[in-house]
Amino acid sequence: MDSTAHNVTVPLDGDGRMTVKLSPPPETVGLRIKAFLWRLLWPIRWPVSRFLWILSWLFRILQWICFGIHVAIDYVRLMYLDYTARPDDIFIVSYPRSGTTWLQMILYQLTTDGSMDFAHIAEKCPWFERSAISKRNLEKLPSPRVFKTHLPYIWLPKRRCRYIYVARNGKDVAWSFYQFYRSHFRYRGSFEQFFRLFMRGWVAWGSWFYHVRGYWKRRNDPRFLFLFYEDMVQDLEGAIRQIIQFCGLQIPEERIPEIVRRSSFEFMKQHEEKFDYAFELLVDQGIVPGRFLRKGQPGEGQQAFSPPLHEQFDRKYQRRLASVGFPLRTLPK
Ligand code: PPS
Repeated sequence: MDSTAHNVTVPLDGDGRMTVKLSPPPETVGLRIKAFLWRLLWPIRWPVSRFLWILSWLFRILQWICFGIHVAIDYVRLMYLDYTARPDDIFIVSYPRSGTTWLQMILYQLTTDGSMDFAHIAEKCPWFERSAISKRNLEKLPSPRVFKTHLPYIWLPKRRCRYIYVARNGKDVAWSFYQFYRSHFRYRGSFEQFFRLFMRGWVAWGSWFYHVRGYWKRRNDPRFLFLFYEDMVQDLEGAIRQIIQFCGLQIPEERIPEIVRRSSFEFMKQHEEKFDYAFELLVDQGIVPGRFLRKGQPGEGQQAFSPPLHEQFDRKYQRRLASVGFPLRTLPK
């Protein structure tokens, strides 16, 4: 291709040639600045690129340090967690999005009368490592206590109690985790971006591979029962019976069909707010779900007003609203 200042000659098929006249780019201030910087930096491009490379590594190292500090704080919290194991304690252990909540529900059904009279499953089956933050008194829980944990093997408090690990296909975990990040952490990246983080273990609870591997190695330890999410989907009753046997629970045969029914996806979906992590955070902060639509009765709130409050309100009402004819409606008694 031949080019002059603004004429470009393009060869066509055969011997033919065509000359195209290109108009020069507009002389904008931005372009001039760019051209100036380009000329200025060109001789020092190598040190500049090295500098940027070092800067990006320094930033990564800083990230790792911050992550390390965060992990160390968590570890110290765990070390000082007031936990005395009981032999009948049961830990549900998993990497997030692997069926933890499902096992919480199953074990709740198996260790109680199964009543759905609770605000959130975390009330009955607390998240072990979170109780270091929420200052939940684990000693007050009745036996057998059931905890959920996402701790990797090295951090798990290893005692003479029972541990049920549930693993799920890592691809499904990644997708479910991505959806969870979007719905609960307001993550706005694409799945590809999330997947890159997942593969590197740069997501909450670190590497799925590391987590699963750590527990898989202990699957023959008699304190551990290793379950698969997919097996549970295929044969829920079988999984429940396995859990009953492993935990040495005495469950009357006639209760089993109801436990299976209540542990089904459909049943849990109907009571989703009792399992949703978002509600767990609220419950942790002392906020009780199910109080959004309260009583719907006119005048009920006024009973909480003391005379000075009434007076303050009435004064302002008179000044701001009665003056413009806005009525304060009350229902006849
Ligand atoms: S979390 O956030 O770590 O507590 O999540 P976790 O409970 O481990 O996993 C959530 C996924 O488990 C699915 N789930 C169930 N599947 C089948 N049957 C029942 N009863 C059931 N209960 C929970 C839940 O739907 C999540 O998976 P996805 O694929 O996102 O639906």
